[in-house]
Amino acid sequence: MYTVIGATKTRTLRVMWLLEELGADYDQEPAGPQSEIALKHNVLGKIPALIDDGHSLTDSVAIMTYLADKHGRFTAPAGTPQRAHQDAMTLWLIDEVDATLWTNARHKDAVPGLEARMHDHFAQSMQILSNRLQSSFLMGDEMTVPDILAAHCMGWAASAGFPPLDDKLKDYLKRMRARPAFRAALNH
Ligand SMILES: N[C@@H](CCC(=O)N[C@@H](CS)C(=O)NCC(=O)O)C(=O)O
Repeated sequence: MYTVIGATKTRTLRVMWLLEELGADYDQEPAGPQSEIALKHNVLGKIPALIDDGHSLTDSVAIMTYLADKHGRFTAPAGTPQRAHQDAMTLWLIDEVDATLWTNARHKDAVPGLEARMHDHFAQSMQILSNRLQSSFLMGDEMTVPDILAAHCMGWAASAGFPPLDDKLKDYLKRMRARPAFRAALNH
């Protein structure tokens, strides 16, 4: 049994979504960032964290990678070229999409003109992502960790008022969000 630390409407949802895809048992402590519980499991006070077998693991992408490796699903095996390609996709999404959303959320009110720049950069990144999406999922016919990351960021962008997706990405996001595991994570 896993315990997820973090409120659903944050990056915590990524971890819950993957746990649902894996059919793993978990409970949730819906703590906010910098709360006493968050600080107990992460010195940075950030969420999410995952408790597994007495270990407090942190960072949504590190946790998803851990879970996918541990269960041997939603990832190419570690130490394969396919995995290097998958990790490169994950890291590109962090560099160009998650970082853009986070920088905007954190600094837009303090830095004039930042929001417009972040919106432009997001739109450029989505154009690149749309071109990179050549199959049902980002890495081919199988869903992997970067799909959860990408779909989560797209939902975050929509709720933060970022520019709309093109039709191809809209369809991808619709398919991702129609997955029973996504619905179950939202309603957990
Ligand atoms: N790279 C980390 C970022 C975690 C993060 O910044 N989470 C936000 C909530 S979605 C948070 O805890 N913010 C509070 C803070 O930075 O103090 C991850 O993916 O888990």
